[in-house]
Order: sequence, then C-alpha cells, then structure tokens
Amino acid sequence: MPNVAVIGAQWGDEGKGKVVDWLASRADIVVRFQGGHNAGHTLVVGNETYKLSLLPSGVVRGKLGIIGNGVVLDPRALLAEIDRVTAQGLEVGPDNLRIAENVPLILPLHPALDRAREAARGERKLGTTGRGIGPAYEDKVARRAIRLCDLAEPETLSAKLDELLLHHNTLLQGLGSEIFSKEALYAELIDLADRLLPFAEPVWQRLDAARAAGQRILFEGAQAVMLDVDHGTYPFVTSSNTVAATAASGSGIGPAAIGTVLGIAKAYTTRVGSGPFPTELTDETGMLLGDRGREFGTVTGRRRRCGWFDAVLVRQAVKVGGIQGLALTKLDVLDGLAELKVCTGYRLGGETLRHLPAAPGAQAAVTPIYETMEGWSGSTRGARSWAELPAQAIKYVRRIEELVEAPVILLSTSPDRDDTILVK
Ligand code: 2SA
Ligand code: MG
Repeated sequence: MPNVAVIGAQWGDEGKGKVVDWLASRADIVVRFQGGHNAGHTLVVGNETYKLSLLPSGVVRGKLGIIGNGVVLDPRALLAEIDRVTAQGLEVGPDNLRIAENVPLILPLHPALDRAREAARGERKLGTTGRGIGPAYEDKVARRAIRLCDLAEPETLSAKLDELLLHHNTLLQGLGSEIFSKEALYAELIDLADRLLPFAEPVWQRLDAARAAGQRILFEGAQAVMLDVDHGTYPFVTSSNTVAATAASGSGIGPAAIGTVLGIAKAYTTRVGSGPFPTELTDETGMLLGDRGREFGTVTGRRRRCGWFDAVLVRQAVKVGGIQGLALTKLDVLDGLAELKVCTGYRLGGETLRHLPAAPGAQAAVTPIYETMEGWSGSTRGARSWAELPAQAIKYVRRIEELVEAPVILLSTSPDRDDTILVK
C-alpha cells in the first residue's frame, strides 16, 4: 500500500472513521493534519465502541498516531479523550502519540468567543460545533496563537498571553461575554505543560525518517471538502482546508508523499449545521434516512439533515479535493426503497449547471435535477463481496461512479470493519 490520504467528499460524517480504521491496519503511522475536536469518529472494534475526536484512529490499532501542525489542539479535550480511551483499555502515551510542537492551541476563550458569536448571529448562525475551532484558526493566521512549544518558555507564554487577551477580552466584552484573566490562563497552561510537552516534537522529522524507511503513512482527514474554508459552501464551512493537499502543509511533508487520495461518500447525503443543501429532503423519506442511518452528530448529538445523493457536489469534491477513488458507505440504508433519486445537475433561473456556484444566493437558489433509479428489495447490509449485492444496487454504484467521474474502490455495508468490499 502506498501512502493514503482519506478525506470526506460531502459535508462530513461519511463514515471516514471506519474506512480509516480499515486502512490503519495496513499502515505504520496515522496522521491528523487539520481540524480539531470538532471531528468525531466512531470506531467499532469487537464489542468496544470508541468515540474519537482528536486522537488519530490508528492508536486503537496499535499504530503510531501523529497530530500535525495543521490541527488546532484543545489540550483539555485531548487529555480527557486520552483518559476516556485509557479507561476502555487502550494505552496512549508518548510512545504511540506524537504532537507537532508548532501546533496552535485552543484555549477556553476560543469556545467562549465561538458561542458568543453564534448567539449574536441568531437566526443567521453557522451551526458551528461551538468548540472554538474558528477563533483558534483566526489567531493562528493573525500570528498571535499560543502554540504547544510556547509552554516550554514561560516568558514567551506570558508575553503572548498579554497580546492574546488584549485582543480577545475586547471582543468578548463587545459581545457582552465574560472576560478571561491572564493569571488563571497562565497557571492552567503551566500546569498542563508537564503532561503535554512529553508528546511534543518536530513531527516533520519523524515523518521524513518514516518516509526514508519505506513506512506507510495514512493521512486522516476531518470534516469534508464541502466544509473546506476555500472550496466549501462558504461561510457555512469549517475554518480549515479539508482538501487532500492540506495533508502536506498540515503535517510538514511534501505533496508527493501524500500518495493515493481516497474520498469517502455516503450513498445519500447528510449535513449537520446550517447552510445550503440542494437535495435535502424534509419529508418522510428524509426522516427515514435519518432514522435508519442513525444520523446524529458524534460530537454534539445534533440530528443531521438528510437527502438524496448529490452527484454534482461529489464530482466537484472529487475535482477540487484531488480524490482518486471513492469509498461509498451506508448503501444498506437505501435497502428496500422502491425508488432512488440522484442529482445530476442544478437548475438556476433558466440555466442548467453542472457545478455548485460560489455565491451564497445562488447556492441557496439552485434546485436539483434528478435522475430516478429503481431500488432493490434485497439486503446489502453486511455484504462482503460484490456477488452478494442485488443487481440494482450494483447499478446504483456504477451510475454514481460515472456521474462523479471517480471509481468506487471500497464499499462499506455496515459499521463493522470487516463488512467492507474492496471493489478493485
Ligand atoms: P466548526 O465548529 O467551526 O468547525 O463548524 C463549522 C461548520 O462545520 C461543520 N462541522 C461538521 N460537520 C459534520 N461533522 C462534524 N463533526 C462532528 C461529527 C459533528 C457533530 O463528526 O459527527 O458531532 O455535531 C463537523 N465539524 C464541523 C459544522 O456543522 C458547521 O457547519
Ligand atoms: Mg463525524
């Protein structure tokens, strides 16, 4: 297996966790390169269910996990997650988890600002996860972020906190929120330093050495292309680049090392949070997909919006995200539906579009052009070979490949890791 990057091809929750887990067993190192604890992966291993947010999925499989510089790291969330999986019997320590020393930190003022802003937006809220992801990336780009390495330099930390608080307390006051005291933040960070610093290192060196030694690296994306800060449904996006190219900049390795790019797509579409969703179903079929697919957010428990497969959107994700092959998940949720619809284009005014335009007004106004396909009556759940699938299900998959212009190379037929069909 060459190196592989796994990214979401829709709006997240495509089932990346399971596919990453499946691939992790064939890799030596698993790297997170963007996002933070807004991500949520559910891994089912035997009788144990792990809910991971920040930890690279490989740690469940005894692989080395790396948190790259492109992530925004909430130290308290990380330590809580480590404690949680430790209680489930896993061992997580500096031997199997390394963190980029230059990773920016999420501090308590970031979720406070995230939530205060969302509240101020009212009806126009973005539907963020409230984890402080956006404000933390803002601080990184504005060059005032506290980074993990700063915890080793108390004087640097103190000076940077002054600058950070000057900025944030002004903002928080303006929003009518509580402000933060430097003393408390400083004391907390110094306190966390002992537990966190043993994980810190220039991870780019380790990745370089791994590459030289022919080790296999798996890059684990979070969120999805349609939530990319450049290529997604802006402003209803997350604050990082989620495309495969970010695997390089977000971990400190060249783009040639990324290897094969695998996109994950559900056999239908879901979205959590606000923003345009052309194929959304607000009727009984939408409810059915949500109930059968158990469409609730891993992190926040929010009910996900559901709709038909949007081939225009996934095709766009394939192109801008650099996706070379797709893993299609949750096909079984469509079992037994008499008829299926697939969106093959949009109508806007008198025009037919084969892409999602960038302007928010246009994104909200497009209406889907559907192709209707016959459903299948048999079950695809738990199928482990192509031969076990109903003929109509195979037709559906083949049609998706044609429309999105990428081959389906993996098919996942249940949350169980072994219920996976390698198509080619
Ligand atoms: P944020 O918090 O600033 O990243 O939110 C901005 C938008 O990005 C969306 N977003 C997500 N969408 C789907 N899944 C995500 N992670 C969790 C999961 C979601 C959960 O994997 O289950 O538990 O609710 C995720 N993270 C961010 C978010 O909904 C906003 O639209
Ligand atoms: Mg998720």
